[in-house]
Amino acid sequence: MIKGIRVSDQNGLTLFTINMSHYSEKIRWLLDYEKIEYQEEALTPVVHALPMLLKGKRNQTTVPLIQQGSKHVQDSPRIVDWLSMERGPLKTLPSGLRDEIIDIQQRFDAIGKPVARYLYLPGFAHPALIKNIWTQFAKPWESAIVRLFYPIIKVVFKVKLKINAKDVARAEKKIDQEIKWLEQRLSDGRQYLVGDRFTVADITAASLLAPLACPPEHPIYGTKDFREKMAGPAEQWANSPAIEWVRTMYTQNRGKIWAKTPRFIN
Ligand SMILES: N[C@@H](CCC(=O)N[C@@H](CS)C(=O)NCC(=O)O)C(=O)O
Repeated sequence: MIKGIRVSDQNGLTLFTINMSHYSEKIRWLLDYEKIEYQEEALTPVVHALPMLLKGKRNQTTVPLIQQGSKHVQDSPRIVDWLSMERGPLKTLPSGLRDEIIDIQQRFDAIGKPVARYLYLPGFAHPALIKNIWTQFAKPWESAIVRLFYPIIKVVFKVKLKINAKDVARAEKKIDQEIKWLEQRLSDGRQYLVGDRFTVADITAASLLAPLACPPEHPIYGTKDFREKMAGPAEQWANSPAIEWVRTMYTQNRGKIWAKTPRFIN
């Protein structure tokens, strides 16, 4: 590091995430499973927006975003495609099954926002928990900003993510539909969603549903506080074979999360 500017190896991968983001968890899982070296950079919500907007150049502020030298790729399905070209072949994206895997990826990517919407409605009743999660990897000044402006951030967040009774009810319906789809898919006793091996389809479905399944392996979704205060209403699906399957995927195929601590302090 020279005067606060990070000098990174041109071939090294940096993954920009937000700690509790399930789309970030999808790419983190893929990289971990494929044993692709990377450094995670955990961003603080709100403070993440400007760097992601500038790096992504897509008019989007979302994580995950992956960087290799001057190359930036934002949006998880685009990152999957890019990794398969740059670091492939990926064992989780076998070419013969690619179309089917990508279809299922799309299907579960589409429930990311409903899942977030569904969790934040009860979650916002617990400001201390939300603030603690949001500032887990914050620098002192970031933490101060998030805590000071929390009431305003919460309002903006609620509008942007449509966290209101009507849209949450709609989200619940959509999640329920996808959980039923997954149950149906698994009803023949299959272990994996496509073929006989663990693929991007499994990673996507399991990571996008993980905040509802609260697998103990996950350092945020697996905590008692998260399970009770944010995922409380998801209890309705707790015994569903689909949610059980998510937990099994974590137990069998996830490995250690944050084996290498994310970088967050300059
Ligand atoms: N289609 C995107 C969605 C990513 C997304 O919605 N990420 C959320 C976190 S889970 C986010 O960055 N939210 C903050 C923002 O939109 O600025 C992807 O697959 O990467």
